[in-house]
Amino acid sequence: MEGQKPKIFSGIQPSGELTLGSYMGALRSWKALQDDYDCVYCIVDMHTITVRQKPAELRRRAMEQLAQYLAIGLDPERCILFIQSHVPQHAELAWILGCYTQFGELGRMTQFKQKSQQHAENITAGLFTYPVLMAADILLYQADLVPVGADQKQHVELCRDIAQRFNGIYGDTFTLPEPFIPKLGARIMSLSNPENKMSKSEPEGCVFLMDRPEDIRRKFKRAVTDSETEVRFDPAGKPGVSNLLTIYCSATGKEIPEAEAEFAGQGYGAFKAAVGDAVVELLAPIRQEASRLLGDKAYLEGIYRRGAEAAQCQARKTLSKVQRKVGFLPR
Ligand code: ATP
Ligand code: LTN
Repeated sequence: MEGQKPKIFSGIQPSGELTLGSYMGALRSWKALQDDYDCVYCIVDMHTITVRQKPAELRRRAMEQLAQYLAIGLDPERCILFIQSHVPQHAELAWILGCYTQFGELGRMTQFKQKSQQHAENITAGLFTYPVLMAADILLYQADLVPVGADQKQHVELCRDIAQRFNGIYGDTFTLPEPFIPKLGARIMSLSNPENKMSKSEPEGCVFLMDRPEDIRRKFKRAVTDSETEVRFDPAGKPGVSNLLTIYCSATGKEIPEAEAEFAGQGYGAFKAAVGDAVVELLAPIRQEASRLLGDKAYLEGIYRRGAEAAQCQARKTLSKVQRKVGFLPR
């Protein structure tokens, strides 16, 4: 069976608490795809240190993130779950790929431009070459598909360009990956500022997977909308309401027109309460299961150790092929 299904790779940084945005944009697809693909899912801690971290917090968040991966329904019997820094081939391949990536290409990355503004006092080489490490993540596992939110599309496209360039020089080496972006929920906006993406590094306006039900309800009650009363999907004119409709439909499986009709003539109060309830229903079981799993550290350690071994097995194969192709002498 293994090796016959198409392959998936994706990762999330343990840079903060997982949000409803990362769930609807990425994690939900990860879960849905695990039946039909060979999936490798990673906690990308090496990416996280591109911005200064507190070591104890980084460790704690990596563990919590693994518990949340399991709690949303990723099955360690069906997919590989591991921590990036446990598989040294990521860093090794990243070095090589960096020598096939243009300075100009990296300078055009939207995320780099944003993050270097946010962290103007500490714009490191790691922040700049971040997409090269991401390309190494994906290409090591010969992934066909990369399930991510819309903001990561540009990075997956750069990865594809690097792979194509390498294949052009050395012959077929890497599978060319494609982003997998959900139709609904690819870009969940902040509840307090619906012009901006909900992002864990800006906790204001975020709903977190581990939020208590009462906090979730309160956050939706306070969500920024507009001065009208009509529940209508119009992202340009009514970004707050449209975001809430997207969240509601993504949580309940309903279609946008159906939801618009459901709340016709009801005003925003009832609508916001219903969105809060739908999200509580979605997240409460995840929070419960993640809390339970965090009580069993030995179990979680077992999962990530086993994951690293399985991942390394695949990563070694790709890396040695690449080393041979570029002309490194075998040991
Ligand atoms: P940071 O603030 O540290 O940049 P983030 O909250 O933006 O983090 P990431 O860790 O960058 O989240 O993203 C994890 C995954 O979830 C990625 O695939 C990303 O595209 C997706 N994602 C993140 N935020 C959203 C969002 N608001 N809507 C849809 N998808 C999202
Ligand atoms: N840059 C991604 C995280 C990430 C990733 C990956 C996603 C690192 N390596 C490989 C998909 C595949 C982000 O969410 N900010």
